[in-house]
Amino acid sequence: MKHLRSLREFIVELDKIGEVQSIEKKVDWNLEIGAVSRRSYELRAPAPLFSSITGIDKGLRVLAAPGGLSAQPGLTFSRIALALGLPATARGADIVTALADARTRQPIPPKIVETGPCKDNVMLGADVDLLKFPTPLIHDGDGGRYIQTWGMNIARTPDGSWTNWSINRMMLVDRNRLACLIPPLQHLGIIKARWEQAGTPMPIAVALGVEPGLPYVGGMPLPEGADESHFLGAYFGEPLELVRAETVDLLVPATAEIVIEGYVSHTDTFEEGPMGEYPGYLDRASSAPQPVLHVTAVTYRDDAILPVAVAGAPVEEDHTGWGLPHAAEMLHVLRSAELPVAACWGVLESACHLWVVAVDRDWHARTGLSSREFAQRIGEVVFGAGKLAFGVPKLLVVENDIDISDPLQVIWAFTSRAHPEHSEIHFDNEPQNILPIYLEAYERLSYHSTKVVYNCLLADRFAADEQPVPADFAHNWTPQMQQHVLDNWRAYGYR
Ligand SMILES: Cc1cc2nc3c(=O)[nH]c(=O)nc-3n(C[C@H](O)[C@H](O)[C@H](O)COP(=O)(O)O)c2cc1C
Ligand SMILES: [Mn+2]
Repeated sequence: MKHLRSLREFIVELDKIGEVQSIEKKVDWNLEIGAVSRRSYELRAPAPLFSSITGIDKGLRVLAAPGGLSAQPGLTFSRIALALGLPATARGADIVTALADARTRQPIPPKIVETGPCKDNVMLGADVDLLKFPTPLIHDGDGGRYIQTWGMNIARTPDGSWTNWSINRMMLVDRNRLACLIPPLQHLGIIKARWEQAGTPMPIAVALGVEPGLPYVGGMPLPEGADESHFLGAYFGEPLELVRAETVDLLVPATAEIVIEGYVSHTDTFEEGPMGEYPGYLDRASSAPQPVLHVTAVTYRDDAILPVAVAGAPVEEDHTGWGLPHAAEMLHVLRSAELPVAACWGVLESACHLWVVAVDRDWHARTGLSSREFAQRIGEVVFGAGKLAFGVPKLLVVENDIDISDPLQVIWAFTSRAHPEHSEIHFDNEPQNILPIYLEAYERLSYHSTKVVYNCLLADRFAADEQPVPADFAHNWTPQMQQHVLDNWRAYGYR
């Protein structure tokens, strides 16, 4: 496993496989960076690295789409794979399994180092000026310029027992204030509530442009009490390198491009949002007063690079950076419940709304349950798993003849195997993440059915010798015939 320890090492590796596009032409932070980046996701073109930005000091840069997908054959997931130390050719399922496997290993605490490149430049107190950085106004309609879209919010409980690392967006207010979206059910919200109880503003460090694996664990629904940086240590089998912050009692990644330190107020608010968001829309009604972060220090590398995720219609970092780690946690939780689960996936094209569990084909013989009972059980485990449940509204349960990372196969399995009348199992009043499309007026009030499992299982519906055989190349013809055809493909005249 190749552990890349800085955003810069990551960019070098991306460049080797043609996954970064260096853009020298001058661009405007005001909507142009967002539009170029957005188009790059849609074409699955290389990640844009902007190095000349209107009104911004030479040297300061923006890397967008750090976790976007690639159009290059065999390299679809290469940005995510390299970030997580896997070969560029790793498949989505390999990435999910690698993250899930690490959940059974002992967390590894960080190594504290004296200093690091994140301290190249230090701005303290009255010298703090966030307007120096190339923070984009991303979408046409955003309520402000978002500086934190792909970084780590590091906060610790007042008793020091739990440090949490998570991605939650932050918007510029002015040279030394940010407005922070901190949903109460997210760990940052839980920790903030404890500081409020203690009667003190919450100390926080926001590390932007961190080593490339960190955002993936920042988007992972690890349980309350878990330190995401220790989990990444376990994933790589070695500690992360952290340095002490200047003005808050927190540790930050030594190689971070930019570190913002300060205190989140419990009383000061600023109108935050709207912003184009992960469900794929810009919900124009979604601005609201949110807590203000008062900045006490900013440290940054020479020629700092700000990473930017342009949230919106799939596929962008919410769907890769949140979706893949979410699927990994689902796999871990179902394995821990000793259910015969082969794979989990968040359908990227569904913008984190449709999740799929593939179970071993002999599940019926092994569990003795009916498909409805078994699908219900899977729903209970996933929706009973706290943080994990929060982000999963629709869950499809299929057998493992389906390649669940292939949306074509998922749509086919769903439409051909889920019975219109019998297959839905509803779960009521479970906590749910923000889904603007569903938040119609009546639902804001009732929050009735918030989760559904679609039972697409076949094993108990047909006798063993009558199981329908998928009439596709992989399942219908013998391995010998498949090989014969593959060996002769060119001889038939195909290229
Ligand atoms: C690119 C990206 C952007 C995200 N933006 C937000 C956000 O603005 N607010 C939020 O609460 N969660 C956001 N998330 C999801 C959280 O990171 C995710 O729910 C994570 O589990 C939260 O950390 P926690 O479990 O420690 O609370 C984002 C995730 C990604 C990958
Ligand atoms: Mn957490």
